[in-house]
Amino acid sequence: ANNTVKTAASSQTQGHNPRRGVGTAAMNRAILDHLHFTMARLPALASRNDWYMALSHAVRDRMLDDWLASLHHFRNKELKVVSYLSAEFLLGPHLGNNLINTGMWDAARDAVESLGLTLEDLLRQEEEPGLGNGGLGRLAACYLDSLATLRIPSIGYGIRYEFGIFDQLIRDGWQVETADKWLKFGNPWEICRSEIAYEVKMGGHTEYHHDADGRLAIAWLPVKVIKGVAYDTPIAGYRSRITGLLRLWKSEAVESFNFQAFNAGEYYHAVDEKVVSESITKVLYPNDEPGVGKLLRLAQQYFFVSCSLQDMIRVHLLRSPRLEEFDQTFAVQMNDTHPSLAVAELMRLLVDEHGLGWDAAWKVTRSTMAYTNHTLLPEALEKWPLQLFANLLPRHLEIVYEINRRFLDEVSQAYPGDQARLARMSLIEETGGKFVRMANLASVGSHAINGVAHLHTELLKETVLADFYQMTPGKFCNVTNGVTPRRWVLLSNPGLARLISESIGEEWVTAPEKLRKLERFASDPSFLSAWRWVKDANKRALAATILERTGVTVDPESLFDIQVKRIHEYKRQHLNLLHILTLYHRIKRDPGAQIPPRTFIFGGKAAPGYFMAKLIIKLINSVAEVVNTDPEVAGRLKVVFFPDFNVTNGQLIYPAADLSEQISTSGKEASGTGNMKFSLNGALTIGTLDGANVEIREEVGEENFFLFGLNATEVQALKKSGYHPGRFYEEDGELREAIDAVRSGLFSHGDAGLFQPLVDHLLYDDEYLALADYRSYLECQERVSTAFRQRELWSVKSVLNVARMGKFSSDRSIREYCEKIWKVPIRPPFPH
Ligand code: GPW
Repeated sequence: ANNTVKTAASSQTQGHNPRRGVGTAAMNRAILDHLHFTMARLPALASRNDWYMALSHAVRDRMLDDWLASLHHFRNKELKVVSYLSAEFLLGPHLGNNLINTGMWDAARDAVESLGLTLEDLLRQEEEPGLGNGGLGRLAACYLDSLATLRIPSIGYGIRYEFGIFDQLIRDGWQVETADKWLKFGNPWEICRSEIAYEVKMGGHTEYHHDADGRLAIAWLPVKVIKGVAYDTPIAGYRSRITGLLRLWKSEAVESFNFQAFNAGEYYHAVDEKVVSESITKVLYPNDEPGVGKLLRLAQQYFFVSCSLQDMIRVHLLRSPRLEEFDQTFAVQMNDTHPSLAVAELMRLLVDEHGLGWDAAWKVTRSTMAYTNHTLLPEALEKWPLQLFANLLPRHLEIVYEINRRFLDEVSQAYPGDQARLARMSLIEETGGKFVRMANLASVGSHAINGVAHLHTELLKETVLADFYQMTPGKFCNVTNGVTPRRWVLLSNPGLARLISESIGEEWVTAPEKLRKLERFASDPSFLSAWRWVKDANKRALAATILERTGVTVDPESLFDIQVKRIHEYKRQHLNLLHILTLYHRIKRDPGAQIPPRTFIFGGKAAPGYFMAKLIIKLINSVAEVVNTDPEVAGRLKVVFFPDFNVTNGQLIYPAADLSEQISTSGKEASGTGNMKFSLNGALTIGTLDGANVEIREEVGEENFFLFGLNATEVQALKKSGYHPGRFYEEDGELREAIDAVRSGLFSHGDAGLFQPLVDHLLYDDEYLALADYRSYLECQERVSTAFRQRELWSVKSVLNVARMGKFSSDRSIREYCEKIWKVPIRPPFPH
């Protein structure tokens, strides 16, 4: 930048480029050096964490050459940069992933062993950065991996939360939340860039005056200014020699602003201010989906969006002084509406701060921005109380009004006299309290709007964004989600990865359509038995961890039936429970019943304020207590709640599944991505026609997928005709038996009131149609049990699932974003 100091070395654009050995001996030396120079520890006194830190620094050092070279792309006018704006990045642990992607795994393992340690032990030291709630944040992390792997210049922009998603403890069967102190022992993967910092204004009011040339000038006089400081994390692509950038913003006090009246009386006030400023990025909001109208959350959204756009403008100005060409430097993707203030903020920066006219600014804003929607649940669509918005962002409200005025003019020209449509499409909701509608802002301010699975996009066009679709159908497209095969197979299931690579070569890692070559091994008995051996080893590993974490012994020979995801009524963990209760009753009625042994494993966090979800966790644990200890069950059923489901635990769980539970009410799960991770690791799916399940079934073949339940059209029709869950209860004896048992206090030590709210909810409301789908689910589960008895056939289906899952690599998703939305050329793969 402008403050670059000219030295003899600075004329070399590649900079200082020493060769950093990646062999075992060089790694060994580097680890010892970091233990000494970075950790200031003697080997004899070093803790396991000291060694983890030393190793991580050695690995990071070896990523820097590629990283610095990659950062250079941002200045190259020929290359458009993808800017992924997301309030969440659920990365998971870095060390293992970086070792895999850079190809340093073996050298690191050998170096660590030569020091008398094991790599496994050191990997376990890392506290994962849980800067996300679930699917949406994890998707962003998979996309960073693919962007770097595909050698696309990219920056992920987000928030450096001091506390990520809470850690979940289970006490007496209930969820208890504890603070996630992921930075407690330091973070070797980030680099603080103190010099990359921006001021962000908040609150106050606007004033208008005419400047010397008689032009109208707008001044925003805030009550508060906060500083955002960049923390950078390198994201290694898989053997691509490209390292992507994750830039997270931390809020700090602005010295000049807070400490200007630096005298004894003001000192403590100034320190208070500092505390308030730093609180903006303190904690991730733990809600998954249902919106909360919290001022701090809006402040977080504005804070990171403003820092990110100011940063992008700085980068653009290094290339060209013409901000009209901003869309040639950046393609900006908004991950849901959380960053949708970017539309108004980019307008403010261009018009108020950089002097562009409204029309020019609007043109470039629209052609830069694109919006991904991730939900159809109406309660999850973000809207901010107008007064709260006005208080924090007075200038942005004016800009939103102006965007709205011009937009509604277009609407009324296109649909003369259609007042109802105008009211629906307005950026401002005015029925029963005033709100700013963020999905409408994002839609109007973007050139592209996409859903995350085929069905989801179709429903978006028919329901929540129907008016926008009718007016501008060309803006809409679908990009089905994907997951990275690097973290979700290579790293988490090394046994399976090895078996696959030995059979068909290694190309599948970056060209997963090559997995199809596995199809011909599905008839090879020795391959099938090797396949089973891998799965069984993964199941034994999970069983050992389950015993350690929950005290429950599970049989690795039994069918591992797993549902891990956030706890939510629409995901229907309670439907899964109704199946378990029914099997339990069948055993009680007929103790000799032929029920193939099953282990039911649940995992997932409930939003701390979501009472019903917390009650579902309690019920799972309560059923587990009764079923697991009933001598008549004789080990045929085991129920486990695996505490603190996160990325690290997911890496252990997905590879051990026989059956993947994807049982949301059809039309409610936008895509799902856990469904992809399971199937890619050889689990068969039991699922509804919802989200990406539809496409997974199409790919793997209907004979390799257990389908049940109403489809989205039938769900809509049933709701329209008047749904009475009580009738299903009355008419199905086994269903009645299951619900009555919960109601009786059988699982709550006789306390019949404990689960009353859940039972009432099911009987009198059942918004997500669990009772309507119960019988179909049960029949389908019987087909599962029958199929699992024929192990050989089951393994064939398992192989075919993996062989046909290539579509769901996040590399494919990113290529589609490049083509359809970002207009970024796809570069040829790096020659290995
Ligand atoms: F409500 N998703 C999520 F749409 O994890 F914003 N958190 C969220 O806040 C939202 C969506 C939001 C999930 C979807 O539920 C899931 O179906 C999808 O696979 C995932 O986002 C990634 O697209």
